[in-house]
Amino acid sequence: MDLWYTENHQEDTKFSIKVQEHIHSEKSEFQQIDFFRSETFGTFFTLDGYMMVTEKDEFIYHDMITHVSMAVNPNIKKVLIIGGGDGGTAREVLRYPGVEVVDMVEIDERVVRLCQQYLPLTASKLDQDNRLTLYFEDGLKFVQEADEGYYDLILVDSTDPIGPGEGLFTVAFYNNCKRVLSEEGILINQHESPYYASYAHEMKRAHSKIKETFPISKVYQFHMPTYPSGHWLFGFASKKYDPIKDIKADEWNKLGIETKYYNTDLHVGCFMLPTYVKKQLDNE
Ligand code: AAT
Repeated sequence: MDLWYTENHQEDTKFSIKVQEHIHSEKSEFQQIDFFRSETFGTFFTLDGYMMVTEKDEFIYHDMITHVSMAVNPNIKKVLIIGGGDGGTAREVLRYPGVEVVDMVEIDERVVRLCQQYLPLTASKLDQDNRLTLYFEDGLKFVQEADEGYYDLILVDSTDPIGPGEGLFTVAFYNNCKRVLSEEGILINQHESPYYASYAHEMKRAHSKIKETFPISKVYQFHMPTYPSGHWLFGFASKKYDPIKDIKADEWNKLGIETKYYNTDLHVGCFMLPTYVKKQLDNE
């Protein structure tokens, strides 16, 4: 009998991948974790039934969460990653020789351990670089206690605002991010999707809160085949830098970081949003 992984993208709309093997299934203290193997997307894992990472399209998400901010400020030295237990974001950040400190705060140690076992493509750098420190705690609590002005960059690589990720979409969290960022600081956050109404609702809520908190707050898009509708967003917020006017394209290109999705032309383009998305965000 054929085995399929299915995610309900809407009540009447489903996305399915034929599964070769259901590699692992467990309920951690925080969520249901499942690993699968498939022909088209390779190994992938889900949390509470929602798609997190596949081997084939992870480069899109991890390029876009990381390199946009690094091209705006190539002198970033201290980075805080919240979530991102698969290790893909840390892997990209650690490619910059100028980065000195990477603190990664993941609520669920089991996600990290299982990704180290089943997804070395994203997780293999997690125990190989002494600039990286792993903390297994709630990101919301971590930013409450972190020192003021310490980080140059915060990357919020979180699940959707249900379950343990909920606190990472609150004004209290964004205020603490602002407090622990330096004057040059940039906040990038997983910003949901504009297409299906339930995700667009979360996108609008997140945007209105971040806009209240930071003087510069923009949204950029990328194409993620395995996320609902395939159209996904990150938020770019900063005290000082405009992501388009302040891009240091020559400086970033000189670093010679090879990427598969991101480039400095696309950097400008990804902030150019479709009209229906602009309208939804402008009304916030
Ligand atoms: N790199 C893309 C993968 C993810 S996983 C997001 C991670 O955030 C999960 O490992 C989850 O355990 C962690 N997480 C959730 N809440 C918290 C919290 N409060 N503090 C720290 N870590 C947390 C992102 C997938 C995006 C999916 C979009 N649909």
